[in-house]
Amino acid sequence: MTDIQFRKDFIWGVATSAYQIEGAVSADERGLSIWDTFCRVPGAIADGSNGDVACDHYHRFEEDLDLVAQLGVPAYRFSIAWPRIQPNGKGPYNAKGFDFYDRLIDSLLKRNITPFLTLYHWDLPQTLQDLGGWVNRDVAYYFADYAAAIAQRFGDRVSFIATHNEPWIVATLGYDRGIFAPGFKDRKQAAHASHHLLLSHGLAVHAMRASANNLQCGIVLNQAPVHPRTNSAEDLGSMKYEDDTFVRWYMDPLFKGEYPAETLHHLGDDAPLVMPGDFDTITTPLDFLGINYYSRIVAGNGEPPEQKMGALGYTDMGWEVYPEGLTELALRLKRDYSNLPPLFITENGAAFPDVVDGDHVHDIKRTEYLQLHIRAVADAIAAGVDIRGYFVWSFLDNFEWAFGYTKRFGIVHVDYSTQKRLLKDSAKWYRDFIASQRG
Ligand code: GCO
Repeated sequence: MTDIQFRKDFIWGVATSAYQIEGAVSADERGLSIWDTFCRVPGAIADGSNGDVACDHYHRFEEDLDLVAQLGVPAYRFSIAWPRIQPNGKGPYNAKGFDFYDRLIDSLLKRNITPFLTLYHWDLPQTLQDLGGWVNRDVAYYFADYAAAIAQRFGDRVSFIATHNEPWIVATLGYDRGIFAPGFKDRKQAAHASHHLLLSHGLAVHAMRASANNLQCGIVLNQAPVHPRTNSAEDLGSMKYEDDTFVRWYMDPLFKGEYPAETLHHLGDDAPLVMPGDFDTITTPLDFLGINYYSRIVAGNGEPPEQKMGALGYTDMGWEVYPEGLTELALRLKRDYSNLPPLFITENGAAFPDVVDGDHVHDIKRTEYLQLHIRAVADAIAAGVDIRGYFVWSFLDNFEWAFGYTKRFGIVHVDYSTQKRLLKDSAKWYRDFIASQRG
């Protein structure tokens, strides 16, 4: 990889999220989240597990941040567990919750690591779910209050704050497909939830900017280019439908102030209720857009599959390794959204069934995956897209939602029975790559 050179100020990072690593779910008056509840539903999680202990990062964060520093990774993306800060999602705040993130942020700064904070990575306080969760418009306003409290408390030390991580997942997997918390199967609820997530994003950005100066505010979307399986009219139709619901359903309201007309038509009476002024709030200009990229989407049922499909193989999630999709996606966003803010690739990485060999994990495929995708980022930059940083998902092996602990995404291996951390070869490669980029 010595042939590619990123700008010196390009930000290299690793990413995590609260529920996936923290554990300590009943420590220091943390409230219940919807994932605590969902994990108790029989059959909801592949291995019947939950985030009660996870990587026990709540108690081990100093050791974990030492590892980040040891790797020379200059930025760390993490999320705040809303129920630690405000156990009921509204009303009283919890001083001990703030204290934990105070310590975490100070520990990052002490090590010269730039914090990238996410307000919401899916762990809604259960009390708010009992009021309807994101289907209830009021929750958007509670979220803005929480955002303001975070900006007030941490805005002096944290500049990068993303409101939501992947609202598509929250709305579609949580409220329509029922496979993520809160586990509902109701298209209308999902459509309303997505609108309230977007509204809450805009409200939160306003609230944070009113509470702290010099913040860089953004949102993180999971995105992918959508390709048709074949060129049949049916598959091309599926492609358009997928692209409209997956990419445009979030990009258009954020950057054009409208929902895609065909999706609205499709939804009919299930379409969200948009109140006057909502789009003004949702289109609040952003300092950055975070993109989480893993693979492309292949739409349609036509046979046979396109020839080249899967040439680079599949990850343990069954996701096709398709690095050029990241370049294609970035170029498309630049082309279609004239007011696109600078991009960060806020997540990219792969699960593979790792084998521990003494003190080593020779995760060749993960290393290769990262190399190919970093190259794809370089290609997009060379073609004129303003991409400012890249974060590996994930720093640690962790609780992979409905897959429990059966999928390992980390560049650091976690032995869940001893909580021992072990650098995989991919971590060592990333360390050396970052060092070489610094020159
Ligand atoms: C997401 C989430 C992460 C996941 C990762 C792998 O992008 O879905 O942000 O929490 O663990 O993406 O599925």
